Amino acid sequence: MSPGGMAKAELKAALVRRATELGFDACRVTTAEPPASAPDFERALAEGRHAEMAWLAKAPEKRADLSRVLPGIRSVVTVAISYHRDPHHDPSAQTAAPGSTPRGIVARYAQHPDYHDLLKEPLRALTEFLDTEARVTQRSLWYVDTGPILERDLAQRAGIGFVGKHTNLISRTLGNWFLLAEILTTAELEPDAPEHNRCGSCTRCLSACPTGALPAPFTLDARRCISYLTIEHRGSIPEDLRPAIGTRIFGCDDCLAACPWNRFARAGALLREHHRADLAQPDLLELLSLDEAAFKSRFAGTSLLRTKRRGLLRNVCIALGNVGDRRAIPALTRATQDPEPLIAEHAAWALARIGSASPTPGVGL
Ligand code: B12
Ligand code: SF4
Ligand code: SF4
Repeated sequence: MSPGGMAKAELKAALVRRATELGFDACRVTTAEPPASAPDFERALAEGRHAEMAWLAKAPEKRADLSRVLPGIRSVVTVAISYHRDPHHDPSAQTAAPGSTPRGIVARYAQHPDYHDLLKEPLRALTEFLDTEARVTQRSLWYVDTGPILERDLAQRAGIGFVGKHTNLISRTLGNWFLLAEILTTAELEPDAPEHNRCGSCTRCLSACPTGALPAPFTLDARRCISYLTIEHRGSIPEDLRPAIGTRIFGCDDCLAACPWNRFARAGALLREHHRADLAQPDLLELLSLDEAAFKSRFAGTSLLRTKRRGLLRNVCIALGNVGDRRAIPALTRATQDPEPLIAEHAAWALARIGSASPTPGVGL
């Protein structure tokens, strides 16, 4: 027990109540022991599966030893934040009207203001509550995809869910449409029971991946992953992978959507009200017309800023090439003159694809 603080179990119960009040969909606790998958992480780096995400390779010792992030750490609080939307009330789930101009697909998590910003306030409030109740002498640290932490591993050990064969965490009560965040603390809290893998013989996510980025269960090759290619990759996208990207212009949800555990998915309080329908299926020709200033104002406060204009318009060109709609030819022709060579190159590819081939089956308007 922290000096003068509540007893471990009592403190945790109060924390979970506060997390629920703040809108988190799950809140559980684990110890500060090293994450079990730290050696897998190092193997993935050694095999180059992290592609060009050099930031992942920085400070691997911190990922394996949390006391290097917070000296004196005793517990990790993990929280889940659902971004599921009920398809019956989801206008973005409707297909575009026949004859309308081509639309792109944005991953579901990104159809909100940037979650790093949205979750700051509730995470800060939960951390302050913990620090006050536990009377810690050293302030706790909160993270939401913002630090050197193997988040899914810790969340499995806290019992939030299990790492599925698609490498994301799945909860028996939330499916897999949720984000993770955690608080590292010197307070001693009662740990929860860990969860274990419940995929059984299912391999649906592996078969659903359009690019073969899941070559084996629990193994993601970021070099082939559309999420990586469309969001994190900075340069030219390998030509052999472009057709399979279809109309995905920011992220990819195919392996997540295939998971049968999503029958338990439910919308959560923190993100539900913030859904932005204009980000769900944006008009590809409108996006291709954005200059630098228009791009910044169109996507202000959203995750899509991460790719910058050059990355997003690169993706838009690929999507237009894959749709094969000849109405895109004038805009793509203009884009071949874009001062940004990355966009010009992908526009030329799209024009060649529209000119020489019929549309990709299944990729339509
Ligand atoms: C880098 C990163 C990416 C990269 C690499 C993805 C990956 N699987 O690692 C890219 C850009 C591709 C990506 C994509 C996505 N990401 Co991401 N990503 C991260 C980030 C920042 C780091 C993950 C990491 O450390 N990767 C390192 C590599 C080596 O991990 P790995 O290849 O999966 O290897 C692990 C497993 O193989 C495991 N392992 C090996 N064998 C076994 C066996 C068993 C039984 C178990 C349990 C584990 C295991 O050990 C390794 C180390 O942990 C985390 C946030 C964080 N700090 O954790 C978010 C995070 C994982 N991403 C998230 C999301 C939402 C996504 C996307 C769904 C976004 C989208 N729609 O486009 C996709 C999903 C793609 C996929 N199938 O994973 C969420 C996942 C939430 C959840 N429910 O799990 C996280 C946790 C962010 C957050 N705070 O919410 N992401
Ligand atoms: S996010 Fe898409 S490309 Fe990446 S592993 Fe999942 S299905 Fe494959
Ligand atoms: S689709 Fe099947 S194999 Fe893949 S994560 Fe879900 S349950 Fe596991």
